[in-house]
Amino acid sequence: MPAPRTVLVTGAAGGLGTLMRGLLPAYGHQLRLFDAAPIEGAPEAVTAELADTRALRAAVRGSDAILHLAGISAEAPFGEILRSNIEGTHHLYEAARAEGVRRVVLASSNHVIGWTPSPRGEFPLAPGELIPIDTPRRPDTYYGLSKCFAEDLAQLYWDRHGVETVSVRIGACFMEPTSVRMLSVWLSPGDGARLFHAALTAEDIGHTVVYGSSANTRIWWDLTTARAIGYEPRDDSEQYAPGLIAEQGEPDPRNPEHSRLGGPFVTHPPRHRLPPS
Ligand code: 15L
Repeated sequence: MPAPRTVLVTGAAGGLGTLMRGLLPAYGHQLRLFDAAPIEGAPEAVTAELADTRALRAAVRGSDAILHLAGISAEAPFGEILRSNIEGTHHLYEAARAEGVRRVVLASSNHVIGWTPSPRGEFPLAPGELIPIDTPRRPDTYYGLSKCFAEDLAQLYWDRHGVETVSVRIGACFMEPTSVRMLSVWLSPGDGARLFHAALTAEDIGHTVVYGSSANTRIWWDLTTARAIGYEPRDDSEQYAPGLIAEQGEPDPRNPEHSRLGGPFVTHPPRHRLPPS
């Protein structure tokens, strides 16, 4: 697939959207921005909810691909997750199908497998110790469950309508890791852009599911499917390890926030939770 000229970015005002807005144009992508919140300095951005299907169709029309980052990015009451992440992602796929957009890159999350025990042992783990991409899903939250739905929706739209998707199970994409857990799941912004670029341009992907993190020394999962679409991570969180371990201590296997992949999402109620609106 040649580099898409026009990429619609949903959720462009969010944390990840803001990082990618800054980085993806260098790869030759021309971005169209869409968000429920206005974006300062981008008067051309479309400000609308995904539920505004007319506005969504108009934004999708003529795009070569969609980077779908919109939605709630932490635990929230089920009704809000239903509207924003489940129905919202369905609106997005319907718009893509109706407007003939053949490629979606979907922000899935490590929280589809958040209840999975964190691998223990000496880092770096041996290839056979890494969590494979086909490990059974164990969502840790309604949020994680909505990402399971989104991955299945992507599979359905590929099988039924020929809309291709790369579902990226993002670890945690921030400028720097801020916890000892994040040393394992960190996706540097630069590697995030490399991964999304690969996902936007790889050939013959059908529906491919990949983990999204940097080449961290303490990585927990297997990046084989990500590398297969052309992703070559360059960053490693290890430079932050001495400082974070001095401050927070080594991961404690008796603490569920350390013994399960989902970290603060596995406690109930999760520490990573949005207040009811
Ligand atoms: C996610 O899916 C969230 O969207 C992100 O904000 C982080 O909290 C990340 O997971 C994580 O697992 O740390």
